Amino acid sequence: MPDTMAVDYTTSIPNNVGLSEDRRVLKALEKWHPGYLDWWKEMGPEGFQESLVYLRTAVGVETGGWAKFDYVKMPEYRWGILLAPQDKERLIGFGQHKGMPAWQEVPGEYRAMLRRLCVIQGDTEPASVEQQRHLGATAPSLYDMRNLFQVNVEEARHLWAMVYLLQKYFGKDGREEADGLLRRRSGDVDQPRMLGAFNETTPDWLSFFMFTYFTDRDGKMQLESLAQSGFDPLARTTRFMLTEEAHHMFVGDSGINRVIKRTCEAMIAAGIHDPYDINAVRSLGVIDLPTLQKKANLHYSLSLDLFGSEISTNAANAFTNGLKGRYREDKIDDDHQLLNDTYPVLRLVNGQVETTLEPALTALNMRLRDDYTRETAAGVKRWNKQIEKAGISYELKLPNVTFNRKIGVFSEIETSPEGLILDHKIFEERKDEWLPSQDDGAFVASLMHAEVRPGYYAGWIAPPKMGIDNKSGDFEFVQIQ
Ligand code: BYC
Repeated sequence: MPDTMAVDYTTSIPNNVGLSEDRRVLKALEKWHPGYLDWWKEMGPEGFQESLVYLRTAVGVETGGWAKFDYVKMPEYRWGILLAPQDKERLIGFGQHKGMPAWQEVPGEYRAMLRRLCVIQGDTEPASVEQQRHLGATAPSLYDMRNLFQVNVEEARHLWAMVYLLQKYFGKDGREEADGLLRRRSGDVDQPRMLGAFNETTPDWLSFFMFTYFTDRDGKMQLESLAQSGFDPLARTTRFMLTEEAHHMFVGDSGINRVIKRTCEAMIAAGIHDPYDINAVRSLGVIDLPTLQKKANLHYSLSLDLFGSEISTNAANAFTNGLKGRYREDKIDDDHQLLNDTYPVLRLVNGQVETTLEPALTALNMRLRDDYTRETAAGVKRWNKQIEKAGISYELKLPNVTFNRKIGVFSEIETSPEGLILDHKIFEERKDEWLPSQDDGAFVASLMHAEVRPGYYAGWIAPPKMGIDNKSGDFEFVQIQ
């Protein structure tokens, strides 16, 4: 077993990167640490900081048994720096340097581009914690509250992961960027987070589940692409982040499933078969399916924006230079250089949406977005199975990629969820049919009351099939102090 796999818990910052011998970086990180803790106290979960939360902490990077579960107070969580094991023989898998040994140091000519990728990735992590900070107070169960806090501490660890790369490999600029990551705030007018979706609010638990389903999945796709990077420390860092990320998407997927299950059960028990009889469904204290659809429309479209423009020279350069690959690049059977390849891209041609063949290199954002949509659609299919099983005639659908876009070619037009181009006036008149309205928000908010008795669940969500770490659903996942 290479040395780098054992996690050292003796330093103030747990790590498997030999920090105790790397005094310069250890010192820089120790200097950053107090500001980080101030950020966590100011912008991390509101309340519950003294509570004992049944959390998993990464203790290794091996496939089996990498985490241990125990009660922890969140501010005492051991945020560590963990990189997947190094493959000393690893070669760059794509772009113009394909076949050369992976870089262990930053190549000078790609420094700015790599730093930008690390900063953007790093910026999203604390942003999501900030967006979710109010949710503990309205958790539908202790099980859900624990999942929220697990997601939060791990997103915060992902901030550490990027800060380590910035501090270790990017000198003074890296240190300044690491400070900037603690300075920006989600939704702040003067110092907002860098990407659109991370400045939106997460007002309620349905939004939280949608966010972890749709937006964390963008995280997965982006991390998978960075895990292919020729810059080996970035590849190894993101590879391990993906191990943690899987749980976050599970929280979203299973959360939405449980909401649907409860709604369908309540409708059937009350003899309501029309999913559009919104008042009747809401009077049961559950979330009607059309409101779920609107929330999905919103979160899917916000997440599509995170893939950048359909045609992007940034993306082409990052690929050609070996910095950011395609989704699971190592599993793709082609020349991994794409010099003469094309890819079908949806574009606006004379005001109409058309598919055109574009050079595959500049279409990489589009390709990743397509991979994302395929995966996302698979979950929606599972949700629909549940509705069908209940005997209710309703189908949740992903809106067209043209709908509600702020980035890329479709930001110039407005369309219905089906992709029909509309006048601004008509869009404005009808948008409450497609996106959560103030009334929808107020209704969902009215259901958000904390349920903190072990084994109890709020009326709008079904209990999970099982707890976490083989514990049953009535385990006291958070001991509230
Ligand atoms: N909002 O050439 P383009 C996660 C900017 S989520 C605002 O198309 P590119 C997580 C862009 O920066 C994953 N601005 O962009 C999930 C550029 O600006 P400059 C996070 C945007 O570079 C849940 C200009 O527009 N990781 O981990 O091809 C919880 C031209 O754009 C946006 C990454 O994203 C936007 N949405 O693609 C916690 C990976 N989109 O440079 C965590 C790293 C574009 O001209 N990032 N712009 O001033 C990247 O790979 C790319 O930067 C992007 C953009 C995919 C984001």
